[in-house]
Amino acid sequence: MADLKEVFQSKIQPFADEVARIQREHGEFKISDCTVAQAYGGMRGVKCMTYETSALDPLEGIRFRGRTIPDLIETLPRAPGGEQPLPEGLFYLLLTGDMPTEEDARAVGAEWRRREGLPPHVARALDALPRDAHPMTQYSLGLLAMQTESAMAAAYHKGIAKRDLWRPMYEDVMNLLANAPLVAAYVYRRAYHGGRHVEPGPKDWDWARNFAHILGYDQPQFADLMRLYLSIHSDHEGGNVSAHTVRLVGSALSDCYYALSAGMNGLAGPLHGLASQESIRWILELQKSIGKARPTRDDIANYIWETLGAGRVVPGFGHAVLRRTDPRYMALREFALKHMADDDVFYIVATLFEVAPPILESQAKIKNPWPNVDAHSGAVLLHYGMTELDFFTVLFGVSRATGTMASLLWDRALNLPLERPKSVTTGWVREQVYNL
Ligand code: CMX
Repeated sequence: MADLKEVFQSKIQPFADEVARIQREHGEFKISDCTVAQAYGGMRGVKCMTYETSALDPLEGIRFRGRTIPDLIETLPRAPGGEQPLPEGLFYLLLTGDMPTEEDARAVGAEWRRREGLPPHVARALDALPRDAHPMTQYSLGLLAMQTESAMAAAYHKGIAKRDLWRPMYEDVMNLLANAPLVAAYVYRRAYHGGRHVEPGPKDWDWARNFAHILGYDQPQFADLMRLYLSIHSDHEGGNVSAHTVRLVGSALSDCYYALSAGMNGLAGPLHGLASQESIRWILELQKSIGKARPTRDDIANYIWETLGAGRVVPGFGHAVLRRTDPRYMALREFALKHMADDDVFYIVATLFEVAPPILESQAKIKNPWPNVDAHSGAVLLHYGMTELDFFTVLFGVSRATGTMASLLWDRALNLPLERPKSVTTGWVREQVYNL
């Protein structure tokens, strides 16, 4: 078994050569046109960046290094006795493009566990915030506070060739991924459990099991849920707000702490990752307003109409790229059907799956009436007793760190330049379209 850093290093030159050849031979080949509607409309569908670790098909959903979620659930290494993939194995796949052996996945997990340890000032920085500051604010700040440890920033300061920056960044990324769960757990225990923190478990526990433990959850099934949860939320190609922010900030040669913290600020928006908290809150408010644990289909339909009538979005439904049900949603649904089929909140999630799409489809402007992952994730967490809804996006953020960090390492390995697209004014558009 080779060391992950060596495997990654062995991939860099051949891939960089291929990228250089494509640019040299086909640099003028057009892969996209941009319309006025796209320029005003959030650049939907404009193909203007490459991103290696995953790709999103509107109908089929996400593929990580070419592999679908059901395929990965089947083939990625698992923990002993577990039924779900190890996120550390997925990280190996995202970074190298190779399917890890069990030994490879365990070695990455062991390395992360070995690198655990928050600098003391991170806790002090978090303790300076009000306990009820939103957990995403706390998580983002905790990641940023770790920036003091950046090997890449130190190397740049000393003077390092740009092409070698991936080396200290690799160290930063591995340290960051080792410690992101510790920051998240610190936030959780501080905000909701009176600051009674839980010591990490034995070093041979996998990353997700240990994360569940330091959050305060020792049910084996919850650990397995975490393995699944932390795998499926990891990456969603390059254009989504969190991944693109990480890429953009990293392109200024900001280190991975700056880049990930910035990405998390984007994930904290309700149209992106915060939908995981908003969706479950919406479901619990529905239960409360109807006064039944299991509202009828008509109750649910009326509540959807009320939400739309109030000019609000139905959280957990729709997507900027997807045009069918999100396979991440389906993975959580499979888990729920197996482990919590009688759960009242799952009943509502499952009923919404039938009731909401036709209503949303009747609104001509909504392009995708189907549920995304956020329509399901809250229900499974709630089932195991995690009732602090505001924390849910932080779990998304721990997972998203793995995909965006694998991708950021490639950005530096390929020596990608500063991102600097050209903006135009409406005056310029006016001149063009009216031939002024
Ligand atoms: N409920 C109500 N209206 C919706 C809707 C929903 N679930 N989804 C889309 N629409 C509306 C949009 O708000 C937009 O309305 P306006 O033109 O009045 O602004 C219109 O339909 C067209 O939107 P779209 O082209 O279908 O979707 P967008 O690419 O603009 O937006 C998304 C995508 C996800 C922001 C949107 O579907 C939404 O707000 N969904 C609810 C929030 C959510 O679940 N976000 C999580 C996405 C996954 C993730 O990143 O975690």
